[in-house]
Amino acid sequence: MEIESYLKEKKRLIDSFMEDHFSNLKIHPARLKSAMVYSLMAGGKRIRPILCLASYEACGGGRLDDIVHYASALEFIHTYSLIHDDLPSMDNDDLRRGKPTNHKVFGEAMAILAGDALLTEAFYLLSSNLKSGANIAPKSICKIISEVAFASGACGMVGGQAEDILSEDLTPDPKTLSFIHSKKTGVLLTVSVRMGGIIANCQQGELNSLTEYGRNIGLGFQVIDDILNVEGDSKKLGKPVGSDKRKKKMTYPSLYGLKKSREKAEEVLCGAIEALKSFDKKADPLRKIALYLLNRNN
Ligand code: GRG
Repeated sequence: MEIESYLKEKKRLIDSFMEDHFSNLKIHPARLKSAMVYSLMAGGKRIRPILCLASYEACGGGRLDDIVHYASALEFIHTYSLIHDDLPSMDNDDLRRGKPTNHKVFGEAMAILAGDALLTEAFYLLSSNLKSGANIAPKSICKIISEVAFASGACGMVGGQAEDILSEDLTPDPKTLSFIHSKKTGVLLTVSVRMGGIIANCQQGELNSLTEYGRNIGLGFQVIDDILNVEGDSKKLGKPVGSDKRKKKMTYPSLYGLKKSREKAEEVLCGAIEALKSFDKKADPLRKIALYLLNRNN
């Protein structure tokens, strides 16, 4: 299957689960629910849940429908991080996924609460056996909850975001840049890949290879994101380009230039494919996702 069709099919599965989930959820006040659904369903590539589904398949997992709620939890956490990242007290952005940012539509207080509620709802999804057919070992469920919590919190994404904010205006240096990239973006992508392996009950050797793949994907994804912020098309990206430079953010192009940044992205995304050498063709979607991320324009 072509990677574009694969991504489209998996995105449909994830979107349909998320729509159903919210249509069954009674949230009062309705404005909070609207704010949550607004950002969650505003588009987005769904790359984190898709990576989880693809690594589950690579490890011989069963029906994707049985585990789609675990995968979707990653999108809830990612969306919360985008809502909070766009707030006036953080990046103060007006446009996200081609639409006005959450606080522009619902106000700052509701945007903060929508983010909080999405983060909390993610852990409800991870800890609730919503699709009992999957028969996932309780030990694996505890492991994914613990890993996702660690990756999202102070030692992961929140820590990376804090360093990113504290480093604005500072002279770029490789150590700080690497810390920000790995924590802010890398760890959630890595845990997305590991999650699929853990729920498929994979062997430790396979999990090590998936982790190596995830680390490379995480870095490659962020380097490409930095490049797109310089030379991307704002219509395709759904947000303005050039914002990193305006905000004096530490990025790959600001430290190494565009040419070296692209070479780095190629090197690490090829490294991601290399990490899967012991896997059979069931891991082809993961391999193709690495190439897709290298050539993405949004
Ligand atoms: C506020 C705790 C907290 C964390 C924010 C994720 C993040 C940390 C900030 C977002 C800012 C940013 C542009 C980060 C670079 C990488 C990234 C996460 C890009 C957006 O992810 P995509 O490309 O977006 O997967 P879509 O819209 O496709 O889901």
